[in-house]
Amino acid sequence: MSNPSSSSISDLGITATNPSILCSLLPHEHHGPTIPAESPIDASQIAQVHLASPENTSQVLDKLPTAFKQWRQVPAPVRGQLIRRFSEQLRHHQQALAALITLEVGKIHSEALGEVQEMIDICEFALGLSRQLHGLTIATERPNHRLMEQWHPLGPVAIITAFNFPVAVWAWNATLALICGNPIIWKPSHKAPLCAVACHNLLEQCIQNTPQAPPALSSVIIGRNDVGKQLASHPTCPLVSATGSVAMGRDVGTTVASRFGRSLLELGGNNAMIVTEHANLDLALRAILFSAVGTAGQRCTTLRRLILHPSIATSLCNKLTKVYTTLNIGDPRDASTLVGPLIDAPAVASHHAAIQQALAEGGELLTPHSCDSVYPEGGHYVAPTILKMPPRSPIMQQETFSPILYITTYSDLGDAISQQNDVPQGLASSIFTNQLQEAEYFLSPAGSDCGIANVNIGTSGAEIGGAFGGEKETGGGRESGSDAWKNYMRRTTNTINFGADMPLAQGVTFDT
Ligand code: UN1
Repeated sequence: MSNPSSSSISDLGITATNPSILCSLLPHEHHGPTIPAESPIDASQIAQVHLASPENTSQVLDKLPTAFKQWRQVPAPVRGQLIRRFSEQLRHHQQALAALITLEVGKIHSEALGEVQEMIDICEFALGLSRQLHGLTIATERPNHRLMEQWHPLGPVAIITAFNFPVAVWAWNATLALICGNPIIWKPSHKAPLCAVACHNLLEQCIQNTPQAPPALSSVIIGRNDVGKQLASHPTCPLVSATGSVAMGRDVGTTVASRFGRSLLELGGNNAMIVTEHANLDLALRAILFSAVGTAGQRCTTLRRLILHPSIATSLCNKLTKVYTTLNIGDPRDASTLVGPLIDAPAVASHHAAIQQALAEGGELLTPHSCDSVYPEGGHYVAPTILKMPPRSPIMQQETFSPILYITTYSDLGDAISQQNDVPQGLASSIFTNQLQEAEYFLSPAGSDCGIANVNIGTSGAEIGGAFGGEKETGGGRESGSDAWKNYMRRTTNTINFGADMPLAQGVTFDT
């Protein structure tokens, strides 16, 4: 394999002079309108992107049933070899893909590299799984019978992703769907089309090098909400996996349910951390910083609410505000930058509107409203902000996708957990404590109601090995590790009679 550092963005099939990036499966004469792709770093135009028309989308959807019939017959370990090739491509192009993520969505280099690493990790997980799609043998009540279950490929999987993890969340879904025997169709955020086309190009090369793989196994459709609606309502895709806003998830979920399809939803988070009087505050400080400020507060798992024991509140707040003043905010391509831009101007407006609302609700600003950093002109930068709030303030019920951290105090652990759970969302949560009873209470059925509940680490930055997702308005889906692969397969229950009699279950007799 050649040296990974030799790969550049142009090796990904994406260059400023090659802006026609509609899905390669689509005939150009039918494409829809064109939109500019802008970098949030400085609002410079980095490409012109053709949006798909409804006809384009239909043409791609029409190819999926044939691709499915072919791919489901390929043995799963052979399907795994496609993913092995893809992980090799990702390793080779890790730097280039990370540079593209930084350019298109503004992630700092380390986090962009980490996102590509997350793709490589899920490839390895999926490759292992391709030999472990186990069913069960179950004890049967009847003599000379066998009761078992098998997992079969489900059908074409539609994947709708958000701008903030423009490639990793697709990879969670794509790799599992593919090893499970399903073709995939991807609608990325229209704010991150270049990353999507780059990944699609890399996967496409691997598909071409896999003789058993049908040509329409993977496709990408660049479009807005109308494309998502078309995918959700189309009977071709038995599973629609969607990441994004609660409003989008409600639309997709109800549309898919109305045709009895399956949806896998990963929607908003409003994640909290409880810090008790028994916590290691130095560790807590580091975890808070990454969870609240990392990715400029644009992770589903970003820490948005900090619930503190009163005895440590003042000292922890003082330490935090001090660290916040040292944060380097600015061009994410600079090695010293920790906080890059928000995705666009509306995101900046929402950030400032939320701060104004918090102040109107009695919040107290603990950090300067803006900072002295020099930003690239035109970019969408904000200063990470901490506000001390009265518990249960209305603004704290909503997810604002920017680096705002609300701080409250609690009376006892029951109150802390109830403050934490008392929001519409249920994705990630954490407690900092060195006391066993507090940690176990937090993890118990009476504790955190979230899909992710951590002890002595922050709310963000999950590994791929666990199931990822949450409850309530977060949508209930579980993606990535553990047994999330079962979402992409259908279970058949098989009862086999190898005897000479026909005993009925439950002892029923039905003889003539
Ligand atoms: C997301 O923000 O949609 O746990 C995904 C994390 C990352 C994934 C975030 N591994 O923060």
